[in-house]
Amino acid sequence: MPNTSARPKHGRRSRRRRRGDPARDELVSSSLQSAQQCLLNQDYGTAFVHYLLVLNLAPEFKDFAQESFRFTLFKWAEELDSVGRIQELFDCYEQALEILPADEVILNSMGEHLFRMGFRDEAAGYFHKALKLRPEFPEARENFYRVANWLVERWHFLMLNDHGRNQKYQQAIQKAVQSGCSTVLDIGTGTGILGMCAKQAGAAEVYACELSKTMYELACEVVTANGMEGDIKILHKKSLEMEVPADIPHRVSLVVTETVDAGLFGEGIIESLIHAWHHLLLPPKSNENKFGEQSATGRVIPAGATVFALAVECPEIRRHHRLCATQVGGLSMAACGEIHSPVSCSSEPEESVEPYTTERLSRLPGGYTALTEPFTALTIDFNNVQELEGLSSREVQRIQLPVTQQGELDALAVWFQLHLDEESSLSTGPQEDTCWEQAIYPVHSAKCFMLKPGDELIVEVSCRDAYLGLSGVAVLRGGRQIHLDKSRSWPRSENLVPNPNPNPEAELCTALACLQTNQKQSKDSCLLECSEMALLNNTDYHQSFRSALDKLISQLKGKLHSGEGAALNTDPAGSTPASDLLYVLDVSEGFSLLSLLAASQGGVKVYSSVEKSKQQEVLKRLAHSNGISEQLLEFWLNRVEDEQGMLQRPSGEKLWSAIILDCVETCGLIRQKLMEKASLARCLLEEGGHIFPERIVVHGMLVESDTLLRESAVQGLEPTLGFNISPFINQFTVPVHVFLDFSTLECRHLSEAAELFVLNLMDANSNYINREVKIKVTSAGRITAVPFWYHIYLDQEISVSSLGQNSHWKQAAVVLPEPLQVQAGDWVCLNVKLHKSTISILAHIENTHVVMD
Ligand code: 44T
Repeated sequence: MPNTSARPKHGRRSRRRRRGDPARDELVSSSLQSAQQCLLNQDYGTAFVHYLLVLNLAPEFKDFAQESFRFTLFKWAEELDSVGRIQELFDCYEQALEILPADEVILNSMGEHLFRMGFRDEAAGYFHKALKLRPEFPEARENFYRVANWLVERWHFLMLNDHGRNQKYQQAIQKAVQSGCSTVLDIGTGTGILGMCAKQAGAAEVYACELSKTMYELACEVVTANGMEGDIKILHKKSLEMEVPADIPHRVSLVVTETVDAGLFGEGIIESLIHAWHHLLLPPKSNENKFGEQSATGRVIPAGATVFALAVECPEIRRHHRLCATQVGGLSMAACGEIHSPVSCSSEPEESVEPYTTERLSRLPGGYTALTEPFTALTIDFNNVQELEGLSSREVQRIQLPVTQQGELDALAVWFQLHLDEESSLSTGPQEDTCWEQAIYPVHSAKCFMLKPGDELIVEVSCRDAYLGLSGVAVLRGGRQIHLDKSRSWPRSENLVPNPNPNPEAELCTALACLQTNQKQSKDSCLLECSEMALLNNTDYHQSFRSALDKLISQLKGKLHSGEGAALNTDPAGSTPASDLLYVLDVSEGFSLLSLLAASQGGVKVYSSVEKSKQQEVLKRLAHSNGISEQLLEFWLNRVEDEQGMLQRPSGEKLWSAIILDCVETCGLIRQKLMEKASLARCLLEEGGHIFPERIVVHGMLVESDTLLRESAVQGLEPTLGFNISPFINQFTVPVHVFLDFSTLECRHLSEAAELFVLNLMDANSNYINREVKIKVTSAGRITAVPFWYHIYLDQEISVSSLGQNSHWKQAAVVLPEPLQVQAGDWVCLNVKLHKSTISILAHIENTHVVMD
C-alpha cells in the first residue's frame, strides 16, 4: 500500500492550472486510468492518491468521478482504520473535503469516524453540515439524533422550560447586581441565560464559562441573538482552568452558577467554588468589612444548600439494584453469590461504581413508601471557603432516625434546597413541581430486611471525592444493632451504641456476616447494570423463554430420535453422545441466563455470550448448582476474537437449533443491526431450528403529553424570561424520546393501542417498513406524541411485552414536530417508517370519506 504522506501537494496547483495544457491533460488522463486500475485491483491507497491528483488538476471531473472517489476513500479509510492509522485516515478525509467540501456523504462518514473515536462534539458538526446540505439524508439524520442526545442533554430543555426556577434565579441576580455586585461570572453558563440576566440587571461586566464545546457555541449564538455579544465575554473553558488576568481582567464580585446535579455535588460545584474563591472572586464579606466597601467583596449565588434524605421502600428501585427472585425460569438462584447493581457508595474500590442514580420519585411505577420522616443530611455554605475545603476531610457523620412506617428498606432518597440568597430558595424535593429528579442511594444487601416503627435507623453521611455519600448502616431494635450493609467494614469505634441486652445468637450472626464479607465478599460479588438486574428479576420473561425453549428442544429431540427407536437421553449431566447434542447460541447483550435455561433440559450444548469473567463465574456456579454439566456450557466470546465471528456455526458439520437474539434496548428502541443479525442467524439454523424471538409486533398509541413536549423543546419565549433561546437549543431537538415509563407518564390517551408494524425475524420478506396505519381517535385533544412498545413473540403462542409491570425495558415515543388537534371519532393516519433501527412517524388527520371503506 502506498503511503498517503507521499501525496501530491494540491490546493495551489489547481488554482494556477491553465486550460488547454496538453501536459496537464495527459497527466490527468493517465492518473484517472491508474486510479481506475488500482480500484479494480483493490489497491485503494494508490487509487485514492491518483484520484486526488485528478480532481485537483481537473475539477471538471468532479461529477464524473465523485462516486468512485467516495468509494475509494471509504475503502481506504476502512483499511487505515483496521490497522490503527487514524491520523492518516483523518488526513484523507480532510483532503477529500478540500476537493468536495459540500459532499454530504463524505461529511457524514467523517462524522461517523469521529464519533467512533469518541470525538462527539466534532462528529456532531459534520452530521449537522451534512444535514444542512441534504435535510432528507436519513443516515445523517439518524447520526445527528444520536449525538444530539450526548451533546445537549435533555435536562437542558427541562431546566429552560422551568419558568419558576428561571425567575427565582433572575430575581436573586437582579437583587445582587442592584446591591452593588457589578462584575459577574457565570460558571457553567449552558445557553447563557444567567449571564444574560446579570447583564439585563445592569452589571457592568459579565463573564461566562462553559466546558462543553457545543454548549459554548450555543451560548455565543444565543447571546448574539439577544443583542449582548459585546456585553458578555464567553469562554470555552472549565472554570478551574481560568485565571486573572489571562481570562478575566480582575476578580469579580458575584459568581452565579447552577452546576449542580440531583446529588448536588456531582457537577463538581465544591471544587469549582473553592477554586473560584481562591482565584476568581473578590474576598468574601467578613465580619470586619461587613459594613465597609460592598463592591470590594465577592459572593456566590446560590449562597448555600440544605440536603435532605428519606428512607424508602420501593419495589421499583429494589428490582433494579438487587436480586429479588429465588427461582428464575426454573433455576434456583441460591448459589449465585452476591449480585447487585454498581450503584453504591460503599468504600470498596469496585469497578464502575457510581454513588447514586437519579429518579423522579413521583413518577416511579408502583410508588414508594416513606419509612422515616425526611431528615437533614447536610448543610453547606457556598460563601465560606473554609467550610467548602473542610467538606472532604469531614468526619463521617452518623444520624440516628426513628422509623415511622413498617417496610423494606430499599433506598435513601436525597434532594436539596438551593438557597439562592437569604430570601429565596429552590427545592428539588419529590413533592415539588419542578424539573428535578432525586438522587437514589440503593441499599444492596439488606435482603428483605423489614424496618418497623420503634426501630432506629442509623445512616452514615460522608463526603468522598467531592460526592455526597449516604448509606443505611444499621438498625437498632430492642437495644440490639443489626448491620445492614455487609460490604462495609464497620469502623473500630463500633461500640458506640451500648448493647444492654446481648443476644448471643444475633451477635453470632452479625459476626458471621462480617467475617464473610470483609475480604471475601467484595471480591466475589458480581456487579450487574441496573437494567441487567431488572432483567434477572423479570421472572415472566425467563418463564416464557423456558417454556418456548423447552417446547422447541423436545420437538427437535423427538425428530432426532424418531424412527431410530433410541431411548431419549435427557440427562442434564451431559451423557448425551456428541452427535445427538442440540446446539443453542445466546447472543443477548450483557448478562443473560437464557443459555442455562436451554441447557437445563439436558442434551443441549449452550453457548453464552456473557463476556465478563465474574459474570461467567456466576453462570458456572448456577450451572453446577442446578445439575447442568459444565461441559455443556461454553462462552462464545472466549472462542471468537472479533464480533463479526459472533454468529457462526458450533462446529464444521453442525448448525444451531436455536439462536437467541437481543432485540430491544433497555431504552425502548429496537437494537441496531437487529435485522442484519437475524438474516445471518437464519442461515445458520438447522432445519426446524428457531430464532428467539421469531417476531416483534410494535404497538403505539396517540397521546397528549405536555411533559414530553417540555422535555423535547423549549416552548417559546415565556419560560426563558423573554430571552430568545428556543430557536438555538431546539436545533438539538430529537424526535424520539427514550427511557420513558409509559405507565407513569403524565399524558392523556387519545386512542386505543394499535399495531404499528411487525418485524419477522424468521422471514426475510415483508420487513421493509413504510406503512400507513389508521387509528381512530377516542377523545378530543392535541396529539403530541406516539409512545411505542413491543410484543415480543418467542414462538406462535408465547410472547413477552416490553410494557408490563416487571419489564426491564422502558418505552420510547415519537414526539410529533407539531401537535395535531383532533376530535373524538376522527381517523388519524400515521406514516410509520423504519430505517435501519430508527422509527419515524408522521401524522395527519385522514379525510373522513376515504376512511369509510
Ligand atoms: N442535570 C440536572 C444536571 N459546567 C444539571 O457543561 C434537572 C438531570 C437534571 N462549565 C433531569 C433533570 C435535571 N466550568 O453545560 C453544563 C456543564 C457546565 C461547567 C465550566 C465548570 N466547572 C463546569 C461544571 C459544569 O455547566 C452546565 C450546567 S451543569 C448543570 C447540571 C433539570 N436530569
